[in-house]
Amino acid sequence: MTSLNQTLFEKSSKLIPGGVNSPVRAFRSVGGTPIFFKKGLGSKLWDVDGKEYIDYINSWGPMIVGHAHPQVIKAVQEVAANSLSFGAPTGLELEMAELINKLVPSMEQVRLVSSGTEATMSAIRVARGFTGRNKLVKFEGCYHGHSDALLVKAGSGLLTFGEPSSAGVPAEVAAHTLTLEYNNTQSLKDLFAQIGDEIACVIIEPVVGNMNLIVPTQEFLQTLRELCTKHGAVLIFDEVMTGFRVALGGAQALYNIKPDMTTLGKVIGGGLPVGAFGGRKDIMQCLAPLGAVYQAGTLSGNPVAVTAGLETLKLIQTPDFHAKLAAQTKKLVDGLVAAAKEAGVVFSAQSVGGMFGLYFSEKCPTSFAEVMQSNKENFNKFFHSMLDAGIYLGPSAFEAGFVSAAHTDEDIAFTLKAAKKAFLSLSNH
Ligand code: KE4
Repeated sequence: MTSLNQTLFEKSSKLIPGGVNSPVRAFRSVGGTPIFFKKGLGSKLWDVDGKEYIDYINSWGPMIVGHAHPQVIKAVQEVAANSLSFGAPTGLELEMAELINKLVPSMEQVRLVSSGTEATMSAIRVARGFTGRNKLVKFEGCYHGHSDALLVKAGSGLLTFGEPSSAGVPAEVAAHTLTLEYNNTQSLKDLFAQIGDEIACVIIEPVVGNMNLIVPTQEFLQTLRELCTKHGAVLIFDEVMTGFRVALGGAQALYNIKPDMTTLGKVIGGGLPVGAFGGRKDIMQCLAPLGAVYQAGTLSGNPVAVTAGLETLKLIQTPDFHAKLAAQTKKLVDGLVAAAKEAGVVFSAQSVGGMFGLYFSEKCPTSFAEVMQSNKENFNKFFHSMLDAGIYLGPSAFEAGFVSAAHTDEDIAFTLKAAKKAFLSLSNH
């Protein structure tokens, strides 16, 4: 009998390209049919056919307090009853700005938007307006949303023009974007030595979650900070994923580095569409309506979305929230490493706060090139064994995973039991 999931996917595919809206890469990398869900509660999800899963995607990060948290749902329902949108300011936005400023003090001023893509795109525009320069530097394997200037792959040499990584992006737009290798301090120094004074901004995931989990070296981030300061380039930390997740104050608190600007998303909306960008007051003052850099949004600062974020941010400020989240995530990672070892499978894993990376390679990679060498076939087999057992991991070897405060010891134990079987089936082939 055809499952409801299969029927929905086939019908969706006729109307929606690839049958999906989020995530667009769907199950292309691992094969099979994307799962259609109908319910989530705490650490669990249920698909349209009633199958239960432990969720390690967390809607790509936002659901840090678990699905359908009663405090978040109640607040959203109450605010929604007073109208869904005004297109005009509310006190909730002030509350959010105050909270962001308290938790991430480098964000002296902040503007709310509706997605991570908008946040990074707008931050770059402000940085360019502020410096009067065009060149943008990013790192191979980091993802900052889908605006044109960021869909760029590295050219062959340090100073060659970036090339579009997507059809539809004009070469002229990509040409302003330079791509360097993550964690490669020397290439940073070389680039700044050559064209440092032409660089408007450098955007970076301070802990990367978009090529699997990649951890920065302190020296790399420190050097980046020093070079940007020396050459007057704006340093943008894209904390859309790491914000409020790797630590209450984000990666900038964890590594003690103060960026000029920060972008936020995911957790800040608690599952509804909110993004934010902000930073030094002198830079943010360039923004409309005060300054010459234009940016706007019909639903920016939407009261219902901001409420979901505010309630989530209240919950994550409870004492030891992040220590417990990090410990639970580490328990999962250590258990997986032990299970793989027992089964004789080449595997490594690590975590930062509530984010984790699983790699079918001897040691945890430190760059895009190293990640690409991991055993993708083994990941895909492991992914499907786990999915069959009711464990929902990111459907790609190049995504970080997420644990929420709702993941219990039983959830971790259940996951590790499934993983033992999955690793054993890999080693038996
Ligand atoms: P959104 O526009 O998807 O809200 O945010 C873009 C973005 C910006 N910066 C970072 C560091 C991000 O991780 C993201 C989005 N993350 C992906 C996770 N791989 C969202 C899911 C997807 O579409 O792939």
